[in-house]
Amino acid sequence: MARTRMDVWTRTDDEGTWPEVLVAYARAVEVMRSLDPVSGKPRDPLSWQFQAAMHGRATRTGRADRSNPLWSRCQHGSWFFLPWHRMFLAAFEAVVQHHLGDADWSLPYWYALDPDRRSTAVLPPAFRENRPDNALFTPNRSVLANGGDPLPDVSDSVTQALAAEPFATDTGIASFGGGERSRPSFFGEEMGAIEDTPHGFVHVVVGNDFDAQGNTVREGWMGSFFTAGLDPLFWLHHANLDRLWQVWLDADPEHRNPPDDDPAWFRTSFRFPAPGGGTTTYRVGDVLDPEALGYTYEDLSAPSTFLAAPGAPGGPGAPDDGGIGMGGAQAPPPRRHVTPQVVGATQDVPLTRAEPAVVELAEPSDLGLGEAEGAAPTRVYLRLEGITGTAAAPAYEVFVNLPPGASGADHPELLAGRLATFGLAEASRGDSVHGGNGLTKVFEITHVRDVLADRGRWDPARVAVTFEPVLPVPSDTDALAQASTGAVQPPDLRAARVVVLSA
Ligand SMILES: [Cu+2]
Repeated sequence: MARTRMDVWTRTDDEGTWPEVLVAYARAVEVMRSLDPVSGKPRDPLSWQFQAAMHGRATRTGRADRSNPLWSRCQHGSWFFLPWHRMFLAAFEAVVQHHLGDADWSLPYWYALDPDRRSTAVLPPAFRENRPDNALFTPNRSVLANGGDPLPDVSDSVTQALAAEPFATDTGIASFGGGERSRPSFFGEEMGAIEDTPHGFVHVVVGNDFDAQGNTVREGWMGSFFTAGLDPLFWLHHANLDRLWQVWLDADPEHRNPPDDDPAWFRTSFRFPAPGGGTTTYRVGDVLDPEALGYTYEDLSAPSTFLAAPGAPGGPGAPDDGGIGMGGAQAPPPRRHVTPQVVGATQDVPLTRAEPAVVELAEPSDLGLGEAEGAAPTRVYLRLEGITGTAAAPAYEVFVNLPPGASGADHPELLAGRLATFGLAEASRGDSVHGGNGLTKVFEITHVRDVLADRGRWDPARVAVTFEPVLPVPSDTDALAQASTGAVQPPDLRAARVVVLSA
């Protein structure tokens, strides 16, 4: 019988009594912290800091610390993101079980951006109780999140991510799970729809606080690869992403993991400390079925917004060939190996609210708008390559062809998508393994082209891209002001290349 990973909010009652699973978790966190040295590097593989260091740990100069071969091994920006984190959680769960002497304990999950329940966008009460003996609380978090403010509502990104397919591509266009890579990468630079928002968004807004201009005024643990695993909430957030992987698979018969004859994914393996000493090695191919790993989730249903989207399986107006594009616009599933054509690109552009990044299209192009009836519609993509910054940044909404002076809030139909910037600092700074190539993010903008074309406003010569920070609305501005650490660094976000593609 598989154990059940429970929804932390369905275990939470109005009285604020802690569910048993969290009482036990807090006890395990205390034990694990007691195994860490007061200063210096952690030594015991079953300690709290050691477990967090496997995700990431910084050297004194801010690079990835790999002085222990198990450290700084997290996988981001590629098709290894989901399987690596699944292994990491399974190994961590075994460590907690070991400390508790309870083989049935299962990691609960926090569904922070549930399209059907806005109430769960608040940190569960046990993590907010500011008492010195509460191992689940940390001041190294956003003061707004710790104060019980809800995260900004970007739950439609969950719906959109669940509609993304295929799992991975080698074509540089959008996917669910990330870009194909022949080898593991700490930062592979090609995030899937699930990884950036919702995943990275929750990291950024639970970790950090921002001023009204979108500058980071305070950085907490969840905002960086190197510290995220130190926050007990990290593990509940990732359990939810692991759950959403299975939700995605169950939501549509077209949704499949990469084929098992693809050894670059299937046979890649990673090592984690085992509770009894030594290490456990998992192959990606070994972790594709949660039940085989001993657990299942309390709820694996797709959100109602996914089922109701036009073109969704069983939803209104479902086409026979299935599949929906970003933003719920109807579109055929992408062809996995169709190489998209670059129709315009611009180099080294600042990404700011004040001035849109403009891509001149190589030849004035309607990007397939004039196609004959019945022809497969041309899909259009916006690719932001090599995004770097000089300081921590918030999440952004990215708009296409906003009228001059207009605000994105008034034009949700022109939203290309969101960019969470989790890992920006790590990806901007080169180390011995990586050259500081920045983040890469791809948006499908077919639906924006269609909306603009319907209004006769599609510009065949240029695409203008505008960035607007997504910021929490503080209920307590004093707390936010006090949280500010003083010297505020604008993130100076830039993209090495902004590209428009068609396929
Ligand atoms: Cu994460």
